[in-house]
Formats: sequence, C-alpha cells, structure tokens
Amino acid sequence: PAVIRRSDYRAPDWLVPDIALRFELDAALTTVRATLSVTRNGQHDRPLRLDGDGLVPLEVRVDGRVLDQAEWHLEAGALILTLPNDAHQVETLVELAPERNSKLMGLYASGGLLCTQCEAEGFRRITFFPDRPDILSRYSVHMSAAKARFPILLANGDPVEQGEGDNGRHWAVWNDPYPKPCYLFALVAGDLACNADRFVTMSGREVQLGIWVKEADLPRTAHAMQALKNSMAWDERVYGREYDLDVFNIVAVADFNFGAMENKGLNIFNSRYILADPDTATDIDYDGVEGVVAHEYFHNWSGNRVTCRDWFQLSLKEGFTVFRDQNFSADMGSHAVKRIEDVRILRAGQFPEDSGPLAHPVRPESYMEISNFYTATIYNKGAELIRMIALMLGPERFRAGCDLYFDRHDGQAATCEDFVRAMEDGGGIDLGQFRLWYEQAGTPRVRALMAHDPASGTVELALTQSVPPTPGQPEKQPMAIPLRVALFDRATGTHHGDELLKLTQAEQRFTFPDFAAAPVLSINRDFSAPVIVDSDRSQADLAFLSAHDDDPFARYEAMQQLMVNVLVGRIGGQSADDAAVVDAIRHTLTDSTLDPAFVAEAIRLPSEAYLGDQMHMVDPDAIHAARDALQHRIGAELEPLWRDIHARLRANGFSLSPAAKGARKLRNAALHYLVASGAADGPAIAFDQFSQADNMTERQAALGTLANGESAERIAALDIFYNRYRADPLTLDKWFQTQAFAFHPGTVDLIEELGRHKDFTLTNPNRVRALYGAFSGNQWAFHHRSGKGYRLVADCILALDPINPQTAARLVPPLGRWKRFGPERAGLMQAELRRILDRPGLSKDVLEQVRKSLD
Ligand code: B3K
Ligand code: ZN
Repeated sequence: PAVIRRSDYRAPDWLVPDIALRFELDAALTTVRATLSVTRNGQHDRPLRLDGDGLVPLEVRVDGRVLDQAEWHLEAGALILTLPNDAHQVETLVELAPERNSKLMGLYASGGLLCTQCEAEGFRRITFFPDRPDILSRYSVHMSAAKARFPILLANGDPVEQGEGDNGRHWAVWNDPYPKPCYLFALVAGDLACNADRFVTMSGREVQLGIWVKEADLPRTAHAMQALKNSMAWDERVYGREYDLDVFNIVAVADFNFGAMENKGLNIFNSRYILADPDTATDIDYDGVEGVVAHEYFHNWSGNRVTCRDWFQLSLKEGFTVFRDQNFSADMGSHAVKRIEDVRILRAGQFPEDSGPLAHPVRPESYMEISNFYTATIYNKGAELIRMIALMLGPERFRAGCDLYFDRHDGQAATCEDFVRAMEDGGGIDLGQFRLWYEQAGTPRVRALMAHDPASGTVELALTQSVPPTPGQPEKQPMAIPLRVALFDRATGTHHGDELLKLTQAEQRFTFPDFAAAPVLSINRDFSAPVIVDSDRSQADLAFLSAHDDDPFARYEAMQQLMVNVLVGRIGGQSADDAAVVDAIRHTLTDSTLDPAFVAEAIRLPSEAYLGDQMHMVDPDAIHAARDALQHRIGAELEPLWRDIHARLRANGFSLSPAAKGARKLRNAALHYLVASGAADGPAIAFDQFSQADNMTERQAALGTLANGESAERIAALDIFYNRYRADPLTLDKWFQTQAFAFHPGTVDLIEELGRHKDFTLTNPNRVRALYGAFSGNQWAFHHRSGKGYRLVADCILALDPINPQTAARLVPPLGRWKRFGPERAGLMQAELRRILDRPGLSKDVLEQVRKSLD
C-alpha cells in the first residue's frame, strides 16, 4: 500500500459543483445513480478520476451518452475517463449490498436501518466520486424504499418533496444548499421514531430538531435533546455562530465504528452517545452524551462550513472542535473538574501515543490509512494547542481570531496554517515559533528548579525544556511553552498573583523579587501547556499545595505528584512515606469548602498505566502490588471517614444536578476505599449499594468494586446484572467491560471465556471495545506474564480484520508498547505482532499499525 504525503498535495484536476444522487434502497441490493456536473480546474489535459472502492460501473454516461467499455477503465478501484471539454455531466450506476457491508463504512445495515458513514473515505464505497475533502458540491438526494420497512427517509439539508411509488415503495428528496465535501454526505432509511423539538436561533429563525431512534428508545433521548439545544445556544453566545438550515436531525445506530459523525444537518450517532436514562446510564455516560452531541453540533461551523483541505489538516476541525466541546461541558458543569478529567484523558490516551512507535505530529506528514489518524494526538493534543493559543490571546482577542477565521474561510477547505494565520491577524500575536506544536511530535519535558537567595530576596526559576525523539524526528527544536505559575508564601498559604511565563528557549531563567522566604512553586497551573513537568519540589511542598493551591488543577496535580512519588518509591522497593498521602487525603476529605466532585478526583490514586508511564521499564506486577498496598493502607487508616462519607452521601431520589453527581462520585470513591481496606463487611456494603441503587452510576461502581475481589457477592452481582440487562446491548456492554477492567488475578482467563460467550460478537464495535478494548487498557491483566493477554488481543485482531479493519486496527497500539516492558514481555508482544503481520491479506489499516509497532 502506498504512503500518502502532506507535501504531495495538489489542487484537484476537476471540480464537482453539483451532484444528484438517486438511491433505490434495499438491504440486500441498493442501486445508486449519480449525476455529477464536473468542471476542469485550470488548464490541463488530465483525465477525470473518480475514486471507487469495491464498485463496478454498470453504466457510465457522459452528457447523456452511454460510454462503451473502451471509453473508461478502472485503476485501483477508481473510474478513469478522458473528457474533451471543460464542463460535462457524468453519470454512473452501481449496485451495493448494504447488509453485507461489515466494515461499517459507506452504506450499511444496522438493526434493520440503512445508514451511511463516509468520513474519511467511505463515500467511494457508495458511488464513483473524487473522494477528497477539498471538492465541495451541492447535493440533491432522491431516495426510494419499501415503505413498510423504511417509513422514514432522511438525508442532508432540507426535505423538499416526497411521494408514493409502486409496489409499496415511497420516495423522498432532500437538498442541501451548502456545498460540502463528500465525507459529510449521509442518508438514513428505517423504521424510526422521533423526539421532535424546536430551537429559535438568535436571528429568530425556527429550526426543527429531531432525534430519531427505535420507538422503544424514545424515553432515553431527553438528555441528548437538552444537550443539543444547550449547544446551539452556547455556540451563539460564545462564538456568535448560528445554525444555518431549517432542520437538524440526529439518528442513533447500534453498530458504529466510533462515537458519532457530523454529517451536514444529519448527524449519525453511535447509540451510546444518544441514549441515556438513570437505570442504564452512568453520570459519565450522561456527560459523554452531552459532550458528543455538542461536539458534532459544533462541527457545523468548525468542520462543515469551514472544512479541511486534505486529511493532514484533520486537527483543524477535530482539535478545535474538541476544545469547543470541552469548554461547553465546563460551562454546563464544573470548570475545575472538567479540566482535571480532560487532562486525565490526555495523559491516559495521548501521552502514551506520543512516546511510542505511533507518535505523530498534530499535523502528520504521511499516512498509509487515514482512519488510523483519528487519534488522541489529532483530537486531544490538537485541542490543547488551541487552548494555548486562547490562553496567550485572552478571551476577546481569541474571539476576534475565531471570527476572522470563520469569516475568511467560510465555504472553504482550509488548513491548520490558515487557522494559525487568522489567529495572528485577528488576535494580534506572532505564532512563529508556536507552529512547531503542529510539526513536532512527542511530549515536551520541562524541568523546573527554583532557588531563593535570602540576601537579595530574589527567587530564580530555571526552566529547561526538551522534546524527545519520535519516529522520523530524531532532533527537535525548543518549543514555545506558556506556563502559568504562582509562588506561594508558606506562612500565609497565598500568592501575589498568577503569571504567564513564555518559555521559548532550551534553557531560560526567570527572576522574581521581594521574597523574604523561599516560596512554594505552583507551575503549569490549569495545565496551561501539554507538557511533563519535572521539579524538585519536596513531598512537604506538594502536601502544602494539595491543601492550599487556589488553582484546582494545580491542587489536584500536587496531590497526584505526591502519590506518584510514594508509589514510585514503593515500586522501586524503597520504604515509602505513605503517611504523607494518607494525611493529604484526610485533609482533603475534611475540607468542607471543597466541591465533592473535586474531592473525588483529588483522592483518586494515579492509574497503573499512568504509573507505568512514569517509569523507564514498566513492571506491571510491581506497580499493581504497590498501588494495591497503598490503596489498602488509605482504606484502612481512614476507614471511619469512608464509612461516614458513604453513609452520608446516600441520596434520596435521583437527580442529575452537579451536586448530586458530585455526591455520587465521592460516595463511589468512598466505597472503593472501604472495600480496599479489607473490612469484613466491605463486600456486603458494596452488594447493598449494588442492589439498592436507583441509578447506574452507583450500581456499576459497586459492581466494579466487587469484580476486583473474590466473594460470593461478586458472583451474585455479576449474575443479577447479566440477567437484568441481557436484552439491552448498551448496558450489557457494561457487564463485559466491568469484568475486562477488573483487578482480578483471573481476568485474563475470564477474557478468554467472555470472548466465547454467546452474547459476544465481533460485528458490533461497541461490544468489541467493551471486552478487548477495555482489557488492553487494564495494564496488570493485559500484561500478564504468561503472554496470554497479548495472544487474546492478537487473536481478536486477526479474527476482526476481515470483518471490520478500522475497529481491528484500533486494538493494535497496546501491543506496540513493547519497548517499555522488559525483555520477556517485549518478546512475547513482538511475537504476537509478527504473527499478525504474517497473515496474508491483512487490511492496510492493521498492516500500517502493526508495521509501525514493530519498528
Ligand atoms: N468526524 C468524526 C470522526 C470520523 C472518524 C472516521 N474514521 C466524528 C467526530 O470527530 O466528530
Ligand atoms: Zn469531531
């Protein structure tokens, strides 16, 4: 397979201003007739190339005349035509078999529905077309289908006409007035019920909103609808961006390769990001629904009205839109907690990527399969880049930059460079050196050393930075790193204001006058830059910050660092001062001024994977043992507090208010520590919570806690949960996932069993992720010294690749981290990667990931 390079970009040879599509829809056999108006772009005599993937042209016409076979040919699936004039009408006819499309790209069947997924390159599986995001066309879509099976017919834009046909068929026409790239094309046909609502935009236009689901799921759509209306209002208020069509539809489908898709006017969602009710959705699920609904809605401007010139610019829409949805969610709930969660996600998903064989810049230089680049780097690190720009500009100038960007590029396919330039021009800033953030992969490390001179009363902060080598980038230049710092007075627990330092050199010193005594350094406050900070702050200083820092993120971070230091000490076999951690947790728990949701975050031990990231060589067993022992100690020493919190925060009736969510979060943390304490009644208390809960947040947390141990309650709870939810796929996923995440010595054997369970299937990506995705994130279990975990995941990849290569490829990265795991495990992991590579006929999705992972 060929490698595509960013530097090879060339403007398209032919444009397609208009396309009319006619679908005769049927699950077994659908026909697609496409009529493209094509115009030559510039002076050249190159042929028209229409991408196709698995398509056979049944008929090709140019300007109405049927071509004979000699007048066209296929090249790597694409249809090649030589055209004499500068403008023509090209018509093709193809047949599709949606129900046999297990890749879930193009037109496919899911639970009786027909739906589409085109981003990135799925449109070429529907019809012959120049499948690249810089071709913007106006779409008119005519669909016909059997009315009984497919009473609802939806596509992009506005509905214009509908009617009845012969043989029980009916038809509908939808037009989208906004020129768009083909990756935003969508249609849905099926028996769907609608949660209908309306939104009046800031200029007074009424928009009809519809969330379409299976009839039985209608009661679970209220939260998504509220999130949609809140998003529409928020984008008007914060960015001045109004919705632009008369209808906005969302459809939930059960089989979906990722979270959701921002098709113009017709978002299609993985049902897990639409459906929520207290009995089946956790608070995290509710937040996920809100965040993803917002994300897809926000794409209407950051993605659709201004789209990407080529796929190397993916972060232009994804990083920016993640930044937008993060801020939206923060505004809907707690800024402090949202920031902590987002950093935790970045560290869990993006930092490991950035330090492994799949590391790539936010704007990549090359790819084999673009689907492999929908990564935490493009999305989450990309969002951090926008956040740094926003921080350096301040809210007004950032808004001016965004206004200019949308104005300048509305209706265009733009680049990351266009965005940066709009920020420079509109915000009045020089982002020259900052551009390196788009080019250089790897997480920068900043070392911070503070010295105090009592004689002069001066504090000197010495900062050094380095960016580690990454594949293809052995040498790095110093980055522009905005670091928020504050210097705390030890005696009063206060500081004289927060400063934004701009670190631009490899080594730089900053001095601060007027300090009679040595202050305590609070650095990278609010996680102002996506870097790793090493400092020589003592455990006492960290404890001080964990009790006094007025920046919630920095306060959380101090606590985490305190815990990391103790745990790393324990892992290294040193006797560690657990008491410092226990005291800091006690202090945090008993500070009544703190938001319980924040407390729950602050007292949580760093994950095993995060601890692994702190070490040169990861020893999963030692990490697990150390963390487990500390958890036990915290549980036991503070047992009365845990009991008290657990009893006190029991709610009387379910509410989704931030206060109620915070209480549940802290109550679950208390349960967790209480059980970890080894108290004899721990499992019984957990089982009680499991049985009494009126919501999934408490039920699943109790189940998860029980799943970690060995008890009669564990077996009973898993059984009850299974029987209660076996008919509800989204909730049954939690049953698989909870067991895959469990810290249980038998997890690896259980995965093997669950992989053969009658409710396990490779054809549903959610189910695959719930079992194998979750398992490969369970460091201790996945890296079982036997190597069985690696084998199970490799077996799954091999079995899934022929069915759904995109989802199979997503399971590869955990196997690629072998360099960090000591020779025995590394050998076993490489052997599994090679076993995959030896399989003939591997998809390019899996091939690319496995090859890179072996390097
Ligand atoms: N843009 C889509 C992701 C498409 C992934 C294709 N492999 C959803 C989103 O980021 O909003
Ligand atoms: Zn997105």
